Amino acid sequence: MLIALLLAFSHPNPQPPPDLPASVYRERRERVMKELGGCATAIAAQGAAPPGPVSEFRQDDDFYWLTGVNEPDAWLVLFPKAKYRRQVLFLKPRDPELERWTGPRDPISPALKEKYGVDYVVRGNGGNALLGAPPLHDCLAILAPADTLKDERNDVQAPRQAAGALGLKLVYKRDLLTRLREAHGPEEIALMEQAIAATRAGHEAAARATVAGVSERDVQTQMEFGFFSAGATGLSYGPIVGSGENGAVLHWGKNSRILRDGDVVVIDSAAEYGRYAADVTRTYPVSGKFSEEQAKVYRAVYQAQEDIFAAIKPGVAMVDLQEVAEQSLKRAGYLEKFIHGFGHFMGLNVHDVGFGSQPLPAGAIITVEPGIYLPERGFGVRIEDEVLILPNGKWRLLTADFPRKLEDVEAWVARARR
Ligand SMILES: [Mn+2]
Repeated sequence: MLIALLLAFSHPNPQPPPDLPASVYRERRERVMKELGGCATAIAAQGAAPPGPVSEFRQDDDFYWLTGVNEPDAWLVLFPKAKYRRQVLFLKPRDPELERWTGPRDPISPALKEKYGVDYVVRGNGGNALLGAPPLHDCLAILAPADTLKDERNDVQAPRQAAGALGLKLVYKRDLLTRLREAHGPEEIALMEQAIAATRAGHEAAARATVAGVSERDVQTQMEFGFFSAGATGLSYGPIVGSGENGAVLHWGKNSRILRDGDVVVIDSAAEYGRYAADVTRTYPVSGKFSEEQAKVYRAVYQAQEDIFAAIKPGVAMVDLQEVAEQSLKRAGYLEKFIHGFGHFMGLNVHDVGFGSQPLPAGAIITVEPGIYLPERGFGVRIEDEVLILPNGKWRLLTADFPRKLEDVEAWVARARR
């Protein structure tokens, strides 16, 4: 009883995790440099604050993964052949008046160099620093991923202009960061496990809250309280609470309907922890029991998950697993009701980078989220779990603490509401 109370109402005083050690970022940059064939490179921060007067800057994932720097207008310049200043960080000048609004920034100091684990920190535009690449370096590499054909990024322009001005060879390494980021290190997996643990607390709160007469918004706020009391440092994405026919809308976000007896509720929502995302979906019956039709659909979705898990073997790629998902739901007679990808990569972003048609590397984390959507029947079912790919075709279900089998979901809902 006491334990139950503690679980339900604990005050863990959650704190954000400490920053990853600077050595982690330093080692990542060394791995990048090993692949540059002796070329110098520069990459610029692309992060932004969302629109609105009070919004916090969020670094883009590549730059954050490389540096841990959460500031706009920063540059990382890498000189693999330099003797001393191989990893150089450029930060924009301080602005004391702006800092009254957005918070203080660090002064340039030996401590700042230590904090980021670089060889040199300086104010200014790192793009210009590429002009100092020769004579040690006779080529420049472009790291910025090719996300758009418009090619407006400043860190694509800078190496192009510098290479043109100096007559240096230009080398394209635009897949490199994706390849390195796809395979997560143990320090990242640990943070993602924390994000999943906080997510579980929220989903349990949601299981308690999905009762007839409350609004989808009530479920959402109870769930978010669960996330944050369990240590979440943010939400991975806008919470989806889709009851009844809204459960057949993939990214339902209005969360305004009142739950009714007999509904199932698709809850796709997860916590973020230390910048790392989780992504979990559960479908709960409001009455506590799935109807016969709902149960049939639920079991088909569950079976599709099982078929996908069973297909994870050495060399398997996301495209292979998509095929498995579609075959499974075809056998169940619901193929045309499954209208999205079976899963995606996870990491610093809820839709993280990775190669869909290449073998999944050890350290990749993917979601497995088949779903069946029946707007004409007034409901949908999605079950979403996270899988860590291990060496030799092995894998681990990171969300194993969540109920997944139909009977376990019903039991969990009953227990949560007791
Ligand atoms: Mn997802």
